[in-house]
Amino acid sequence: MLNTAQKTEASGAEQELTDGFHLVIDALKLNGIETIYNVPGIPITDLGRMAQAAGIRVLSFRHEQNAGYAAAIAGFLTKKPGVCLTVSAPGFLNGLTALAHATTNCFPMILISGSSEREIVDLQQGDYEEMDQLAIAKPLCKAAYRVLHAQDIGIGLARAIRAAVSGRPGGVYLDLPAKLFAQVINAEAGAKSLVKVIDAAPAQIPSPAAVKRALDVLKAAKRPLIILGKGAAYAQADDAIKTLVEKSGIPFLPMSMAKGLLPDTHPQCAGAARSTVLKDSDVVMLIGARLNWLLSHGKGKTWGEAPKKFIQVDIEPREMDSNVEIVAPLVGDIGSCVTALIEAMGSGGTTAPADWVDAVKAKREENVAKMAPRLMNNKSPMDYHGALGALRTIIKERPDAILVNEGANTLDLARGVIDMYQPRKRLDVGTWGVMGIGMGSAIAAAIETGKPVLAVEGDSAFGFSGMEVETICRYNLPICIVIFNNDGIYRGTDVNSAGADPATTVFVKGARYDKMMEAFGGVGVNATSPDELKRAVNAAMDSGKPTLINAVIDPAAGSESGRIGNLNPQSVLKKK
Ligand code: OXT
Ligand code: ADP
Ligand code: MG
Repeated sequence: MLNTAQKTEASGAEQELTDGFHLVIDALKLNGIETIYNVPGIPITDLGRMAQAAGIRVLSFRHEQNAGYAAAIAGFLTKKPGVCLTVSAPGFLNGLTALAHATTNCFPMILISGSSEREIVDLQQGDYEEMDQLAIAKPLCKAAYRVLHAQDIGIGLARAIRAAVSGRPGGVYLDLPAKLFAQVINAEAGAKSLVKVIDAAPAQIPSPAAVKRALDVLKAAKRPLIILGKGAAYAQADDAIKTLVEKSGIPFLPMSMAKGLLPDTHPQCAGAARSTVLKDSDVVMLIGARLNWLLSHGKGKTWGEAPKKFIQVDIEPREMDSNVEIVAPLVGDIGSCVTALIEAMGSGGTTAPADWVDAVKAKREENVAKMAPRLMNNKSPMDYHGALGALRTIIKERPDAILVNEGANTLDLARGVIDMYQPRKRLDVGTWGVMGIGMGSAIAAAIETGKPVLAVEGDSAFGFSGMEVETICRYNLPICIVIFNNDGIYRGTDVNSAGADPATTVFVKGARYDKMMEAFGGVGVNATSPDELKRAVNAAMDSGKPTLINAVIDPAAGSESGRIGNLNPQSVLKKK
């Protein structure tokens, strides 16, 4: 602990003192928090400086939202809360979207924001950056706390950590008013007030009856399907999940961020037969996946006419029956639940009838064969498939690289084309389909894993966090950004029929995003063909130098909203 020895006037005796700054830092270190993603300013500038001096890695971003997205994905990758530190009101609000995103996606994250004087804020007397931050954060996160006294810092942080990682993980807000940092207390009392959180995310063992119920339903299935969601990736129960899937012989469908838990090229993978398995399966076991919009809420055309039975493995009991009836709820942590299922299966194992397995395989092979020739075209300007064909090979050759992906067409087509081979290597827009996660995710992925990162970005998507290329250069991170530049959102060809302004979805034609990277000392490349793109990405991955490749995509190649155009409301009164 960094203490100052001072003489207290009252007693005349010398005593060691500490303050709020040091207590926050000591509490973070005590709990193994090694990285803070932040934007400095009043009242937390010194906190960042002092944390850095004390050995915490403090990464400064250009905008709090990107620091927040970095913290959120750090939580997903590590199972420890990712910490984002911001200034008061505007900085806090900038970080809040990421906190809400973390909560929505079940990622553990703590947003720590400095705040203004409580007495002035509550009387609304116009303090510097006045805002009742705690009240605003509450509905957007799993838990929110404020610490007013230095001796409560240890407890405050312990509560935040537990809330973030236990049960269903999520975002937690911790409000630290400016006055707290300067509060001085006796160093020994301060040290004693700190709390090391023990067993922050306790195992949650499923009941044997629930395990048996789930297994009975699974065994009776004629056309079973396992859906793996990002909760399964988060759980880090990779071996148990692999064993369950392989022992059962059941086809599995990975949700976007669960790709790679088992390789997409695994013989049981049904990713390339998605429509078929959703429609034709009779029993579906969800493991760490919710029946939300991404799975059409478990009903309707996507799921076909035949009756379905759902088994759901999830840590959150209230997730059960949220959209349709769950005939076999299996509540517990995924590691414990999957292990219990494997044990209960005994040596027998398999529950997947051969005709079903063969039907899925045939559909998969048909779709893969249909796609193959499209991936080999070397057109210039590129279409999505030509460009993605090149990137697919790169990830195949470098399976431990992390792929960050956002956009509309750039997202939806990359998800299908680029096979993943290892768990937690695909990071994307998540449950909200939010644009702007790109650079924060790429930076945190590089920092937390030390692996090379390939960020495949729509030109619009990149714009939400583009200024962080400076951050990437400043920390010299092994990140290669590929911008699919089609001059706009979805397509670059829209025309405004009523005036001189550009259409709402188009950008400057022929923009050169690669120059942005060069401005900060990184490598910029303009690639106009799949061959050029492949060469440039390989060079970037070999060198580890921050690189941005402007991949020129035919502006007419994309479709409105990628693969979710059906969600666009249509006006019957629309005039051309
Ligand atoms: O089985 P069938 O036959 O159906 O075939 C399926 C698979 O079996 C098959 N497949 C394969 N075939 C062969 N081989 C392989 N390996 C293979 N793998 C799969 O392919 C099909 C399709 O499979 P898929 O993709 O798995 O299935 P599907 O049907 O698409 O799945 C449904 C979904 C819903 C699960 C899936 O589509 C999905 O996950 N979607 C997520 C979509 C999403 O989140 N989109 C982002 C939001 S869009 C929009 O909102 C945008 N905005 C607005 C905005 C946002 N979002 N955020 C903020 C903060 N502000 C504004 C903006 C501004 S996008 C956007 C920018 C867009 O412009 P860009 O320039 O960035 O991007 P471009 O579009 O490129 O210009
Ligand atoms: P996807 O978008 O990939 O379908 P979702 O985000 O919808 O995934 O679902 C993730 C689910 O995983 C959430 O319902 C969450 O409660 C659950 N979950 C997260 N971590 C665990 C865990 N360790 N054990 C069990 N369930 C978990
Ligand atoms: Mg675009």
